[in-house]
Amino acid sequence: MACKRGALIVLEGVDKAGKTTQCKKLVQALELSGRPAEMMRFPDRTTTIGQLISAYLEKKSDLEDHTVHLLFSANRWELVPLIKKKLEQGTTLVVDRYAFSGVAFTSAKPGFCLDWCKNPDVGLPKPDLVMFLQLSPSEAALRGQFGEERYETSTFQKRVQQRFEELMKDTTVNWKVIDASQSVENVHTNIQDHSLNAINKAQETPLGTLWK
Ligand code: FDM
Repeated sequence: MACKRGALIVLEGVDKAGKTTQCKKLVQALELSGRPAEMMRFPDRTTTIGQLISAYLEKKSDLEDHTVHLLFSANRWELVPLIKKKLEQGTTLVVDRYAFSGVAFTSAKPGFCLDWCKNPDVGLPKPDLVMFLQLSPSEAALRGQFGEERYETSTFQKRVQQRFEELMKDTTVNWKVIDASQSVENVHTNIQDHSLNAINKAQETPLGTLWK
C-alpha cells in the first residue's frame, strides 16, 4: 500500500510575529512524535532565482515591482517538484511564508490589485492549513526595531496586514488565526493542535490546487 501523504502546512504573518521560531518548534515536535517533517521557507534564497530576490531584499539591487513579484512566484514554482515528492513520501512540510506573503507584500505597493498578484501562483500545491500569526503593530514594535531589509517599516507592514485580512476572507483556504501575543509555548501548543488535525485529514484527502 502506498504510504499516506504528508501535509502542507504554512505559517504566515507580519514581521516579528515569530513565524520562524514557531516553524522550527513545530518541525521538532512532529519529528519527536514520530511524524516525518521538514521545514521550508520562501523566499528560498539558495537558488539562482532566490539569489536575485535576496539581493533585492538587501537593497543591493533594484528590480521593477512586477518583475520581482514574478520572481517570488517563480521561486515557489521551481520548488513544486520537491514539495510534491516530499509530501508523497509522507513528509509533512512546514513552510515559513508562501503565496499569501507574495500577494500581501506586492499588493501593499501602489497600483497593484489582489487579483493580478494572485495570478502567477494559481495552481500551486494548496496548503492543507495556513496559520496566520496575528500581532498588532504596537505589540510588534515592543519586540524590537525592524531590520534593514526592504519592506521592514511600520507603515508598509500595516498595509501588508490589511492585505492579509483581505486574503483571509477566502473560505476556500483553511485559514486559522493564531494570537501571536501569547507566550512562545502557548502559541506552539495552539499551532501543534491545528497541525495534528491537518495531518490526519491530509492522509485521507488528495493534495489540492491553490486558487483554482
Ligand atoms: N516576500 C516574501 C515577498 O515580498 N513576496 C513573497 O512572495 C515572499 C515569500 O520578502 F519582507 C517578502 C516578505 C519579507 C521578505 O523576508 C522575506 P524573510 O525574513 O526571509 O521571511
